[in-house]
Amino acid sequence: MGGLMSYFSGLFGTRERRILILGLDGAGKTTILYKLQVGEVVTTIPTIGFNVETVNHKNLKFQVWDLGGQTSIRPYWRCYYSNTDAIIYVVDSVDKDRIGISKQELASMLAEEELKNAVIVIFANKQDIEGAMSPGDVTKALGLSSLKHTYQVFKTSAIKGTGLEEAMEWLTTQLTQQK
Ligand code: G3D
Ligand code: MG
Repeated sequence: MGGLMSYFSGLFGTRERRILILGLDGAGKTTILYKLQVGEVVTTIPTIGFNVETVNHKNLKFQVWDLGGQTSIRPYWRCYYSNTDAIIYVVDSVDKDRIGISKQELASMLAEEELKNAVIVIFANKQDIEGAMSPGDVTKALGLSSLKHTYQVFKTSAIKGTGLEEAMEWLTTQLTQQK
């Protein structure tokens, strides 16, 4: 398996790593999951009714679902985010109307005790579209300066595949520095 996965090779042979890909619907999460070419994407729908996409490759486990909307199902997310090592947080950089909601969702997620040591990679996605917010704009709009987590913002275009390698390389470095 070549391509982007080769960036994760430093993580193989160590303990299991769990990575969540989160963000509002339409941000580009599913597109990114497929672009990473990690393996077969399996979609499950827990009885409570939200889609979870899962990909396992060696000791890496990726899980994806949409944030936003129904707060009633939020407690059920906990089943999925315990022992999470990293969150790839995907933002539609063109969707200025919902960036505030995206900020709130990220803040609620990161308030969870179990996620306090997670490394956060922000994808300022859809950079191929004219008028996209810059990484600086996204940093401000998400209020990242108050984050206690280790984080970094990357400009990406999931469609074109740009920026993904750089982001994954940074994430791999962060994770290999952890015990
Ligand atoms: P989600 O899984 O976060 O809900 P998707 O988002 O991956 O389903 O993407 C939502 C839509 O945005 C898709 O278009 C997808 O092709 C598009 N998209 C994702 N990333 C990018 C990007 O970087 N640039 C552009 N221009 N579009 C992107 P459709 O038309 O299938 O709804
Ligand atoms: Mg999706």
